Amino acid sequence: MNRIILAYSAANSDLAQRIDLQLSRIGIPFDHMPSAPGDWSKQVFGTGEPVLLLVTDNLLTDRNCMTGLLDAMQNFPPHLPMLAVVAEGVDEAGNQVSTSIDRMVNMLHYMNHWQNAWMQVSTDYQNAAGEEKLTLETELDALRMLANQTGDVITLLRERAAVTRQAFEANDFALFFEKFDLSDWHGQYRKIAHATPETIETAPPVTLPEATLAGGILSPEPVDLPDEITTVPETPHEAPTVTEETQIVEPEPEIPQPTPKVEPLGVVEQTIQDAKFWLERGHVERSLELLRTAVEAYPDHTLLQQTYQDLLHTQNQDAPAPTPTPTTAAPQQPASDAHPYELMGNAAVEKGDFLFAKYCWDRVAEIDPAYPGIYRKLGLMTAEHLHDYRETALVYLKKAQEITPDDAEVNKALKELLEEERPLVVMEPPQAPHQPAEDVVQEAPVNTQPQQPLVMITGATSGIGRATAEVFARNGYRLILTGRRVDRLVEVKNKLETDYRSDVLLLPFDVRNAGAVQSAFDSLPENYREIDVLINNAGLAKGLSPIHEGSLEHWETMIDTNIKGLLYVTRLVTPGMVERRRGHIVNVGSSAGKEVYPNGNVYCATKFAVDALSRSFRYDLHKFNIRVSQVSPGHVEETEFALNRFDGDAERARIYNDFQPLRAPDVAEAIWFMVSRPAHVNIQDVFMFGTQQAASMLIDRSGR
Ligand code: NDP
Ligand code: 8X3
Repeated sequence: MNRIILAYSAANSDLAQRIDLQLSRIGIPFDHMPSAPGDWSKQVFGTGEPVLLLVTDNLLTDRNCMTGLLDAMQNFPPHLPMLAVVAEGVDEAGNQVSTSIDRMVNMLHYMNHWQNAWMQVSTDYQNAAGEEKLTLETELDALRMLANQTGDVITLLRERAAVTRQAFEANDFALFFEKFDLSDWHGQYRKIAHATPETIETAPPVTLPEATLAGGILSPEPVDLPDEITTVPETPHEAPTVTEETQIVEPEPEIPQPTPKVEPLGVVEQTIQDAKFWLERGHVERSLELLRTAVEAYPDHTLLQQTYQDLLHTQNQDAPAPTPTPTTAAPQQPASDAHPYELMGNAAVEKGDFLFAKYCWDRVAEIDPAYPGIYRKLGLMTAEHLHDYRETALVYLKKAQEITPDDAEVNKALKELLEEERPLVVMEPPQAPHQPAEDVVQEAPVNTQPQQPLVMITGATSGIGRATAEVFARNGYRLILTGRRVDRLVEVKNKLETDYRSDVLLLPFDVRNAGAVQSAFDSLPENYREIDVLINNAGLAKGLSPIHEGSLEHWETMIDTNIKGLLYVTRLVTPGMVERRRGHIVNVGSSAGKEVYPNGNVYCATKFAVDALSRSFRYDLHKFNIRVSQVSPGHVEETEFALNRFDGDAERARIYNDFQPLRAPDVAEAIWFMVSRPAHVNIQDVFMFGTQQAASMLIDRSGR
């Protein structure tokens, strides 16, 4: 530890100086970081140094401070000391503004602050046009993010590091010295703090003890006592001026002095607490890593050893890991934590921002699934205003109906939705196996046992996805098949059941619709939840135009399907794989993700993105024993790819008639090859073309 970062809103420079002045009497090397535009929070928490953060009304309403703060704090290494001091802020007139974060009303106050900022910009946005509208859109996104994250920032501060200023200053800053592992310095500090001018003059030069935490790098040099020592008041904290703000914000309860409110912890105890903190949030690896490092440093610490061994033991058991899922972790928070989100959702509905309302109320249901009336509100609002979220509305309404079967309004909305013409999600339970056809019975394994591995294939209604489903069915996998065309899915299912006696579950959804993906996943029966292999295949090209003539609609469709759709599905499948420490993801990329070609612009970009994602998925997941592979084919026939690209124009889609490209089953076999390697082998990428195609633009078109 070379220094301690003293971070605060620029409006609180005076307060920071006062604290510094008091503690720097013995040479604590503070590095001041007042808020500034840019990546302030990243810089504060990214230096690898301990942080003393002044949490004030100014900080919680300071855009520069709050932007990225949640992320930065979450990524702050838990072994480094951090202390957040909740202190009075200051208003524009220089009056003190009390700050408190320990009541729901406080949290709501700050969430509302950002929500109001969002609403103001939203009014300007309605009246804006052109460039300005685009700028305001970005601004709206940023403010919405702040409104969303403020509650989490405050929760994290409360859980992890916040103390009142009174507690911080109590007992000659005992908490500070403990927290930053500077206990040896405390005695020196006390001597100086209580010294009279006479004793100062006669006192011998002070020799500072070395800090113990990181090799004692703090300056051990004696420090001259500043002249101001006798003029600095012992307790500079004054009673806050009562302003309008203070009437909304609950005042801090007075902490009896000199005993600090929070018992300071030693390094090992803090590490154990940090490990617990990460474990409770599902970061098993991080938790283990912390403990492992601490055990190396303190091999004789029995409690540490025991904690580490216990965690190792529980993680190696066959039984489900004890890591709480987000839903089991949620009850740690008081149920009323959901309330601010409900209020924010209400405000959003009044402003007509239904998507944001859905987001807020979803958070309510996530924090407290039994929150009174939340599914009713979600269901009715989604059914009425968010027509793209029909399946999600159904899920909400059904939950509401389960809770209150006689709710006439819910029943009516449900009935209306069910009567709509669009096909609903087909959730067919595994059926009794069909009698296999005579000619395939030889090679078809009997594969209806529930313990058979489970593959999910997106886009299995045609082409590569469908061919892949066939290969996996043939090899005894149970299958979850997805795509939008229900009739096609049913056709594929019937065939696989007939030919291979497969267990097939159909899960139709549009990968572009995050809500629909979520609902589909939510509706998975228990025995179809542990997906062993995910094949991200759904994708398409739209159009083939130079960039200056491209269709925005085509671009959106490709980006939404090929990138965002792949992400939505992956996001839902991977947590289970991580928890089970088992799984394989195969992304269907393309040669277009390796080399661009004229007019391929946006399609190529999406496949380059898939390529990047495949690699980064692997970086993130290899340590959980999850394999990530990609297949990158050139032209493939027996697909509807070209027909889709040219909007159903069969003539234009005849691009394979003068050469032999790959066939869909060729790609399916390559995928199967990757998946069927022994567990220690991960084929990262198969870049493949038909023999007559050497590169995207180099094809021997002399005939088949
Ligand atoms: P197909 O058009 O035959 O298959 C595409 C599949 O994706 C269909 O099952 C389709 O299902 C599904 N799909 C498309 N959009 C959505 C959506 N919004 N939601 C859910 N499913 C969707 O083409 P391919 O088999 O060729 O394409 C499969 C993958 O292979 C794609 O990612 C493609 O980019 C890639 N690829 C194709 C090559 C080729 O030359 N054919 C070469 C290299 C890569 P439904 O319409 O029922 O929703
Ligand atoms: C499909 C192959 O020709 O569009 O990904 O690059 S191509």
